[in-house]
Order: sequence, then structure tokens, then C-alpha cells
Amino acid sequence: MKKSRIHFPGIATVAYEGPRTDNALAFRHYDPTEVIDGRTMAEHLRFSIAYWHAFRGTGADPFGPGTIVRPWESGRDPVSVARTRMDAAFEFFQKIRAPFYCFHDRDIAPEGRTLAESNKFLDAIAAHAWDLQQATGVKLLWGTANLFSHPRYLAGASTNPDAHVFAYAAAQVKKALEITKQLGGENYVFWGGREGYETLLNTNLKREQDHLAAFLHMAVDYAKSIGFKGQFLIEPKPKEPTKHQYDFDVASGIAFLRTYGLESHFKFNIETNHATLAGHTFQHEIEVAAAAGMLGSIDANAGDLLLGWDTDQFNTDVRELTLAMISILRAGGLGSGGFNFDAKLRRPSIDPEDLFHAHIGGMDAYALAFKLARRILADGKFEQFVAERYASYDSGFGRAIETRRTNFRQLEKLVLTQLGEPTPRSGRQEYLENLLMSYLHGR
Ligand code: XLS
Ligand code: NI
Ligand code: NI
Repeated sequence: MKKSRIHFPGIATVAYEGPRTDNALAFRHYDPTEVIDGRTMAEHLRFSIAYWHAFRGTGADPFGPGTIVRPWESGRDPVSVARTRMDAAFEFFQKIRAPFYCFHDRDIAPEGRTLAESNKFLDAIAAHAWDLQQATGVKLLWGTANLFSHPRYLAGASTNPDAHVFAYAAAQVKKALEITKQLGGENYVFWGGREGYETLLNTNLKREQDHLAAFLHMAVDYAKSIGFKGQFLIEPKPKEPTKHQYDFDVASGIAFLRTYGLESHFKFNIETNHATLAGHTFQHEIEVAAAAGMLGSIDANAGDLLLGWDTDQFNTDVRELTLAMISILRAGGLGSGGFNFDAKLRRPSIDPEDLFHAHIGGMDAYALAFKLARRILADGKFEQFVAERYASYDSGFGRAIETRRTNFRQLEKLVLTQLGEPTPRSGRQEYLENLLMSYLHGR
């Protein structure tokens, strides 16, 4: 591999300098080499860079074209541009000290005139990706296929009314699975790009859901046949681009997977902004997935609660992230998942340096939340409060309810003859919120 040129001149590898530093291009809370419980922070947090935002994002919006112009995008041959872009990407991954990255097939290599040509481009770029992974130690957290940008997918991929489009999508995912396996991808994500509908006037909802399930079964079978061992993840989102997406939220995703006998093959990739679009908190979605043993990975970002779409911003809300982290740690962590920054720069943030500020903020916020959540869980005050709140189920008739060894008749008799009227008890929400605040602000 020939030595590539420097793409981020003047920006050094980001160092950990502690909370009091004045250096804006340093970490205050994320020290990737700090060992906690026998594992480094890098190993605990498994941060990942989203190729599509960090290296394909241009700042374009429905009102105007891109504003972000990177020097490596200027060549004429799309495959050699893709190669140079990837050199720049790996320089960034190293300088920002992210151990992982994630991509859609079409992020890393251009779409060809035919499927065969697209596959050829992908093979060429995947070989380059492998070389760069070997040279830097950066690994692939997950791969996925872009089944939503090309006009052929205007009415969905596996839920498209045209079986021809289903077949094309199947071929594309087949290849994406092969590439993900080849690059050692630890997971594979299915985000339902346009798998939903705009109007029921032209839609057979039942058939579309059956087709989506057939597609996922085929993916499971193919992964098995090639020996891909990575975890399959569903990434729910309630709307956008379609008016109604089938993988609305974690709860509807669980119901869908169980309906079609897919539940043992999938976990969830939970995105903060998708949770809030569905009318849930980030922590709610994590708890629902964890309760089903299906917490897989996180797309780390934030939405703007005043806007009704996926703004994909970097999240620096330490309170929200601490609550999320408490639920994640209580669930035993993310396993083969990680925290992938599915987040983009605002349109006026055009300098390469902005890409660093954005990720430094996101990583520091998560690192701080991780430390706070660990302290909170170690103290056990909230755990103890909740345990006491449910203590009546630990023994006697409460235990019998939980283990299903009682019934309406027995419980009626118990109330009539012994228990009488229950005594209401305070939920103490305000006390608990103050307790949380004491951890967040200098306990
Ligand atoms: C879009 C999704 C997408 C997935 C990957 O809203 O977040 O970026 O993460 O296809
Ligand atoms: Ni996402
Ligand atoms: Ni999103």
C-alpha cells in the first residue's frame, strides 16, 4: 500500500487532557486508554464513526445544495475518489481515536451502471478498506445496504409492490452481507429505509409486511450459508422518509419479529432521534429492548424536539445519556454492539475541524455519562428505592402472583377477609430527580 497524503493537516491525534483543559481539540472525559474493571474505555464504549454522515455528508437540504466541500472529493473517476475518501476517513478514525466505523454499501463505493458493475466497484473498495483496517487496527462495527436512495426504491425495497425490486434488493443485500463478512463486521443492520407507506389507498399493508418478513428470513438463511456470525440488528424509526414506517419502534419491532418467527435472529439498533420521533425517550426504547433481551447497539445522536424530523445532531445532553447508560449497564452492556455516531454537522459547519469538535463532544458526553452511570449504579440508591417499591411481590401472595400460583378467587378472598384497603405510598419522583441532579452536578 502506498503512503497516502495527509488529509487533515494541522490537526493532531486528539489527546485526553482532563476536564480542566482549555484545548478545544482535546478530550475532557474520554481517555481511550483508561482501564476500568479490566477493560479500557475504548473497549467499554466501542465508539464508531458513521461513514455516510462524516464522509458523504455535504450539508445539502431540501432548500439548497451542499455547503461542505472536502478536497478529496474533487477527482473525476468516482472509484479513485472513493479510494482517496477512504484514506481520509481512516486518517480521521485514527486521529479521533474511534476503534470502529460503519457504512452502507453505496457510501464506500459508487453505484455502477449495472448491479455487476456496482459489485465490482464494491469489491475494489472493500479490498482497500481491508488494507486500511489492517494498517490502522480500526474495525467494522456494522455494515448495511442502502435500499432507499436510488430511484428504483421509490416505493420501498422488500416492501415494494414490484417483485422485481424485491429481487434487486435481495441481490444487493446478498453482496452487502458478503462484504461485511469479508471485513470482519461484527453486526449487520437493517434500517427500513422506505419500508413503509405514503397512503393506504395504494398499499396492501399485510402483503408488504409478509414480504419484509420473507426478506429477513432469506437474509438469515444466506448469512448462515456463508458463515457470517455477526449479530443482525433492526433499527426502528416511526416515519421519514415514508409517512409510516413498519419498524415503528422497538415494541412494534418485537411484535413483528415474533409474529414471523424471527426473534431469535435479531436484536435492536436504537437511535436516539428515532426514539424521540416515535414519542418515546431514548431510555424508554433501551428499556423495552433490554426487557426482551434484544438490546444490540446504539446509533448515538439527538434530535431537536421542536422539529419533526431526523436532525441527527451530536448529543451533548449528559442527563439524557446518563439515564440511557444506566439502562444499558443494568442490561449488561451492548455485547457486539457499540455507540455509532449517526450524526451530522449543521449546514454552516463547513470546516474539517468542525468534524473533530462534533465527535469530541459526542464522545466526551458518552464517556462522562458512562462514569456517572457507573457511580450511580455502584451506590445503588435508585436500585434500592425501586426494589423496595416492588417488595410486596417478593413474598407471600405477591410472590404467588409473579409465579402465577394464585387466581382471582383466592385474591378476592384475601382482600375480603384479611387485606382490606391498600395504603397509598408516594412515588417520590421529585426526591429522585434531585438525587439524580446531585450526581450530575458535583456529588
Ligand atoms: C436513518 C437511519 C440510517 C441507518 C442506517 O434515519 O438512521 O442512517 O442508521 O441505514
Ligand atoms: Ni441510524
Ligand atoms: Ni436516523
